[in-house]
Amino acid sequence: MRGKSTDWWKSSVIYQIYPQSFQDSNNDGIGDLNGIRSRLDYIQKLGADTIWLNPIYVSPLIDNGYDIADYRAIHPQYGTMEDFEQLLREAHEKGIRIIMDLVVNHTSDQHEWFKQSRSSRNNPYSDFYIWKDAKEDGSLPNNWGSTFGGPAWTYVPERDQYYLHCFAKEQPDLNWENPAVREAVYEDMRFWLDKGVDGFRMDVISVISKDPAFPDNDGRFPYTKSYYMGSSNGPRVHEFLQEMNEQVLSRYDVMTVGETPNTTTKQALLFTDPARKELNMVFQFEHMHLDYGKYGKFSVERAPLADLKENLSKWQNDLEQGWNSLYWNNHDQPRAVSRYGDDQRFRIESAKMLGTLLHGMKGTPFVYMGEEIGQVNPEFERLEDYQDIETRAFIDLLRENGESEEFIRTVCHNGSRDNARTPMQWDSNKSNYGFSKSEPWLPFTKARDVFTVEDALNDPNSVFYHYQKLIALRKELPVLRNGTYSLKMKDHPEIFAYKRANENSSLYIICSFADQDIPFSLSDLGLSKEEEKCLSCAKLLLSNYCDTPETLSKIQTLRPYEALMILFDKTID
Ligand code: TEU
Ligand code: CA
Repeated sequence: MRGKSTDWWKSSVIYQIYPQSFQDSNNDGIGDLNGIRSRLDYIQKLGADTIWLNPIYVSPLIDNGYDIADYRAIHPQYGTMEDFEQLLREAHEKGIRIIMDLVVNHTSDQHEWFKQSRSSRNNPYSDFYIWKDAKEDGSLPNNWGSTFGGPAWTYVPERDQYYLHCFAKEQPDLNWENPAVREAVYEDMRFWLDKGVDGFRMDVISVISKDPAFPDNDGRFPYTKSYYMGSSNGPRVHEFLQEMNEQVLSRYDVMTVGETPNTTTKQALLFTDPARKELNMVFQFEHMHLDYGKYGKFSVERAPLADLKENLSKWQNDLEQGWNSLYWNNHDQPRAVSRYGDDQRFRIESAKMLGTLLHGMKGTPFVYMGEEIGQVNPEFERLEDYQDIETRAFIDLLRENGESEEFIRTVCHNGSRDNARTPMQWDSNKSNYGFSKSEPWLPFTKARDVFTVEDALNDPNSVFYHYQKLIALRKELPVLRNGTYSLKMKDHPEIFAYKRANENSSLYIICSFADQDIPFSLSDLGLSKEEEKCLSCAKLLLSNYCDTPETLSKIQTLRPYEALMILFDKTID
């Protein structure tokens, strides 16, 4: 499996695992590597061929492992290096690749580099981080804010200077201007690649090159991310990634996906155009921001469907020779069914519809653990149950601002990152749903009926089997991988429909966002003359209702959250 296989990631479906919440093997309430290993068959059954593991390295876990103190060691709560190697070996034996999280915009303040760097102005690591003097009037170097509250600068008396941290103060930003930093990062990358890992998801990689002027931001982001103004897509980001590619990535058969907040399609093309030799794809954020309110993600808004159609279509159309990642969920985002669907009356229908909409598009789909059973936001009753550093900082800020407890609860229910982080619900009859024999580190939902993987596997109409079909179709149908994209029924307020086409076939994906029946017939799609003539050769590939008529011309309505995939194949007549 490790032979040169060009662009394998273009036909992959990637399953993301948040290790502490997937499966606990030693009953300490925390998921671990042996737990993941025991579930490889499940991932294989779903059909995903690559796993992305969130950070498993040694870390004080201030930000659940995005604060790394040793890039080359496994945090003991997840197991040992031997456990990791065995997981990798067994995954490879099953034809499953594993990509790791590479978090190198910042380290933990407990990393050896930082301990030395902060000790004086004159030590071998003194220039490994971004240190600045106070302004002449004694104030902070600039007005950037940390994502997790407060300023992005913290004072260190030993140096009489401030260091930059775009995230928590325990996550100092590395100084990528320093060639020794870059070389040290490349060495850590080689360590994992030489073990046989299959690539990296690169944390906030668009943020590594800062504007050397460190300009004050214009106050557009008063609560979080104010630093993005001066640190997203900085002047040397592409140079750094080209260097990393030349020195490291190009020497291995691996894939990369960069997490790139604040990135437009134009910038994404620069990252992913193969001719430029940087990354294979990026995670864009624009569709995640469509429901932002005055407190960003802690919002009561819903993304308007018109905006979602426009935005996702723009990403489908603009990337040209580049490549898209496709995602609704990850460990930082609330559950898609709660966010864009109806997680009460139409949980199963809307989960399948959202899966269909995404997996029909061009790019590499990512499935975040639990998404394949239609997992929903847990809606913790007690605000103390939220553990995420970002959520806790926001609760404080919202209280300071005098917002009502009711409002705070609602925006946490909608926006907290912990919505994604509750443990997997495996088995209805076991304690803690088969996740662990002990109380898990983060509670299960109490506000909802709990449904499990076991239920899903026993029900042929479950969300799981729908995802299994979507993944199988991607492997079978070239048009899903290489077809062009065009939006259909552009102005329809409740239907998101589009067409994928190559020389042999065209595929229509039709998704209703309405919670009631709405009129629809195939002719609404604006079929080509050829397709009109051969309505009888249109084939229903997939639907999220089991009784959609096989004779497609009979369709007159879409039911709540109905999704259809219809194929016109010129090679079968
Ligand atoms: O996230 C970066 C990011 O831009 C956000 O989505 C972030 O999660 C936050 O919610 C902004 O409001 C990455 C990781 O995915 C995240 O888990 C880490 O906390 C962060 O970087 C720092 O490493
Ligand atoms: Ca454990």
